[in-house]
Amino acid sequence: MAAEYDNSVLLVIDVQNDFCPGGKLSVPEGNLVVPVINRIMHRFAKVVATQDWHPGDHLSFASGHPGKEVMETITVNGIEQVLWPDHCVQGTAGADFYPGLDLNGVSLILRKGTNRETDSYSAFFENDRETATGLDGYLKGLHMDTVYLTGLAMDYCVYYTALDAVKLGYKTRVVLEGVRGVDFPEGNVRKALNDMKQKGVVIIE
Ligand code: VGL
Ligand code: ZN
Repeated sequence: MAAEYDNSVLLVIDVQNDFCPGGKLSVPEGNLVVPVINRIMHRFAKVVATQDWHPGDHLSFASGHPGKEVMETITVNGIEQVLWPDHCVQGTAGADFYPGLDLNGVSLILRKGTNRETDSYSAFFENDRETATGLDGYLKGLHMDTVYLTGLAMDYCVYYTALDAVKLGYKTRVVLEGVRGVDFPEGNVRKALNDMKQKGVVIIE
């Protein structure tokens, strides 16, 4: 049976234990995206899920920067970096998908943030803005022209992925019910939403 959205991919961004309540970098109500994603995923031609997948000494962890606090912003190699609590360390329970997320229909699991020296908010490019993850090639190879976004966190990984998707020429939609943000600094969720809209992302309510 043809999928309802033939050339559309659903991206499920970082729905992992550490981004859900009880996790190391908990997003308020992060777990509530799961039933929404499970409900809509079967309509898409392809579903891709990402995992934030850091080595234990990743540069984005405040723990590796003596004298710096969690949530402080520093500049490393000319790139602004928020210093996060240790999160989504490769192979730990915190990096696992949140229980109940339906992975059966997922055709690709993409792991990002694996280079110690570079963070990767976007599923398309690392934060140096030039190292590709390979996702664009995968989607173009499958003739996908539309990207629907769900997952966590709306004002970081979903936001950067959406902006890159627009730049790469995809029709880009964010499913509002299927995302939640960290809202750091305060107001960041609203700012991200406005910026996405302004840059051509359609927000589906
Ligand atoms: C994320 C902060 C650090 C995200 C990942 O998935 O939005 N945020 N690493
Ligand atoms: Zn991360």
